[in-house]
Order: sequence, then structure tokens, then C-alpha cells
Amino acid sequence: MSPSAPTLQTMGQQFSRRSWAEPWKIKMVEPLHMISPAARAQALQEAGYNTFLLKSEAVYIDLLTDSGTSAMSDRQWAGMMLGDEAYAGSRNFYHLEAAVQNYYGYNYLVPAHQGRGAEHLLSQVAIQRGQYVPGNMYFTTTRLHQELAGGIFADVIVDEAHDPQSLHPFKGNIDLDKLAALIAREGAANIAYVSLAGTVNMAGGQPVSMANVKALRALTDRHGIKVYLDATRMVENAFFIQERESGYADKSIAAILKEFCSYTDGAWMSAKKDNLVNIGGWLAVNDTALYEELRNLVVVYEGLHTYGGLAGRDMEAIAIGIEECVQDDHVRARIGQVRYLGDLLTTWQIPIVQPIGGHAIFLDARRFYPHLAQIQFPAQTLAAELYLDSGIRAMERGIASAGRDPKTGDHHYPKLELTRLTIPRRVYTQAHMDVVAESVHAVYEAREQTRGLKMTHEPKYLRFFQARFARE
Ligand code: PLI
Repeated sequence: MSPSAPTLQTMGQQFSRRSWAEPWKIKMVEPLHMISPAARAQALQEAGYNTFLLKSEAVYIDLLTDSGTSAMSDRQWAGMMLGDEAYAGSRNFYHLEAAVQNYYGYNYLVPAHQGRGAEHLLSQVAIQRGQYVPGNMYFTTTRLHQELAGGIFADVIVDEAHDPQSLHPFKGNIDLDKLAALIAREGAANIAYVSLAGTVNMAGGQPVSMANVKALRALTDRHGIKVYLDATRMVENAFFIQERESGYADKSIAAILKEFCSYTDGAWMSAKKDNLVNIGGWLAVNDTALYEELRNLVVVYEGLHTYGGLAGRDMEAIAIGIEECVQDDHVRARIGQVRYLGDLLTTWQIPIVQPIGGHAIFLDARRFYPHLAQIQFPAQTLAAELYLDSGIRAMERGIASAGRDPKTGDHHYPKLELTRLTIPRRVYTQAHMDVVAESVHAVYEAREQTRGLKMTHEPKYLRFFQARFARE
């Protein structure tokens, strides 16, 4: 789908435009309402200018996150009815185990209630106090669990990832020189593992190339270091490899996914994203001894190793979601919709992170509001203004999300100060994307009159979720 429809003149001439369309039709709908501007202003004030604190009934188009917000298919809903709710040995667990083995290729599976449950288990088992955990940019919950386990996060992503205007095709890549320097400086024994994420969320949904993960495997093998993958949006990463990396155009998403995972030692997953469910997560590894430890620890925090905090019906929905999410036409339509929105904004010269990533459009709040200092929370401000304009809910991914350095107590000042318009899977139509783009345009037009925010309440952990702000 191109943002500019053919005109009457072009229609008569030779016409070669071909659109894709979503590989599904809608069977059930959920009404949406837009509340009045005055009601939005009141709701936002009550929420302390934090979109996480809004009631969802006060939201019109919800682009807070793509996490747990997917529409499940008729097959997944049918699978929910086949839940085997036995405490131990549910047949749905074995379906899920087989799906992960088949599509991701790992030997052993431990279910978890969601991604951070899996991150917690892996961090507790695989990190010793004082060890470094190099990764391709931080993610909020991932880094926190690594730090709570005594690890020290080290960012080893390529520099281009921190530049919203760099057109590097694989901005999620690990900078192998940075990693080699860390290994040389600290010693391989002081590296817990490499924490590698597919389509890097905080960088704008930017992918990692197959060449990069292969080279990473070679480097880590030389030093006996493990690589664990955050597979949360790895299917979307596989799409970019298929599109951009030579030798992969004719390979299926499923084949690319499995090859990529084969260069890693295990993965954790928020099934709430790629796997098309509303709740769930998992951890999968190849090493038998590590699996033994994980399956023992899961009993303490999540539940028995054959349910890990999930109902049988949830595991069935994930197993079916895994099969559905690796279909090429699904991924193409999913990323195509994100691009449709991004192309409109690009045409209107609104500053966004380029190249357009997999799961969201990231507005570049620094260029949007050049008159605001980072400590005036430009990205949080932009999310608030969008809500006031149209009831659209976005999310801050800048200084509030970055939190504080555990050693110095100072704010982290990330280079990227972004507002994320996250697209749920199989939920909104192209018309919704038009409405969103037009609202962003209106907020952009009013940018010079916009004032920043100050933080009035700061929780200790993952502050962005529950912080409160006020107008300056
Ligand atoms: O929200 P969880 O606990 O199921 O998953 C945590 C998590 C881990 N890795 C990555 C890359 C994520 O994006 C992630 C959660 N992301 C959320 C909630 C988001 O809105 O992006």
C-alpha cells in the first residue's frame, strides 16, 4: 500500500500498482469511543501526564504497546477451549514445547507468565555478582533483572543505533570491536553472557543481521561465552533479513528464524508480542545442566515447570500463535502496516526514527521539540499532547524510561528521546493509521507553543510505568 493513491489521470494510463492486504478478515469487533477534549484534559491531569496511568476507556486508538494487545485468530480461540488445566503435565505444555522446538530450534522449554518472568529466571541462574552483561542496547525490564542479579549492563550496539537519522540497514547489530574490547579489558570469565535482542526495541525496532550473529557466535566461541537471545520480536527481525541481506530473499521467515536461533545458546520470550497472545512467555535453552537449574527455579517464582504461571489454554494459544506468526504473509502485512504509517509521516517531514522498524513508529522528540531540554521530558510531553489532540495513546521511550544509574544515582541521559506509536498486531485498520498520522501532524503544527513537563513522583523501579508529571 502506498500512501499516495493513484489519481484519476494515472488510473487511465498504464497502471501497475499492486497492494498487499492483511491475510485475514474481521469476525468480531470491539467498539471505540473518543471522549471530549475537556474530558481528555481532565483524564490526563488525573493520570499525572503519564499515558500508563490513563484508564483504557478514556483512550481512542491505543498505541501504548504491541505487548499482549494482539487480536487472536479463530484457531487460537478454538485452542483456548482445549485447555487441559491439570496442575502437572498438561497436554498444552507439550504442544507448546513442540512448537518452540520446531520453530525456534531449542531443546528444552520452561514456560513463564510473561517475558520478565523468563528474564528473572535466566538472570538469577546465569549471572554471578559483578559480572558484565553486554547487550545490543538496554531494554527496561531486561537490564533491571540483570542488575538485580548483580550484573553490570554494558551497551555494545553499533553507534548508528543511537542516531535516529542513520539509514544503516541493521542498526541492531552488535559492535564486535566494542565487545572484543570489553572481553579483553574484563576477561571472559567476567562476562556472564551476551544479551542479544532481535529487532532492538529501544533503538526503534531495528534488526540484527545474520552475518552479525554468525560473527558474534565465532567471537564468543573463541572465549567460551554464551549468547542468549531476547526472541520477543525475532520473527520481525527475520523479515528484515529476508528483505535486506543477500542470500535470504528466497528463504522463508520460518527458515531464517530457525537459522538465527541456531547461533545462540537459548532464548527468552515475551509471547505477548510475536507469538500473538494476550499473556505468556517462555525460556528455551540447549544445555541440559542449565535447563535443570531453570526448571527448578521456575517452581519457586512462576509455577510448576509444565505451566510456569500460565493456564493450559494460554499455552495452547501460544503454540498456535507460534505457527501463525512465522507465516510470511502475516509478517509482511504486519510490518507493512507500520510502514504505511511511517511513510505518511515521512512524506509530511515529521521527524521519526529511520529506517522504519518492525513494531512501531518512533517520533524523534528532540527534533520535534528542539526548544525543550531533555530534563523537560520532550518525549513524555509529546505523548501527552497526542492524547490531548485525539485520544491516541503513545509511550515515552526516552529519559523517563532510561531511569537512573544504579551506581551514581543520576538520570541516564539516552541519546534517543523518542515517543513510540506501537502498532498492535491484527487490531487496527489503515483508516486508523490515517487518523493517527493526521493527529501527529496537528501536534507537530502546534509544536512551538508546547511547554515541557517536570516529574513530581518517581518510583524506585521502572519509574516510567508509574511516575507522575506536571506542566512546567
Ligand atoms: O512485558 P513482558 O514482561 O512480557 O516482556 C518484557 C520484554 C522483554 N524484551 C523486550 C524486547 C520487550 O519489548 C519486553 C516488553 N516490552 C513491552 C512491554 C513493550 O511495551 O515494549
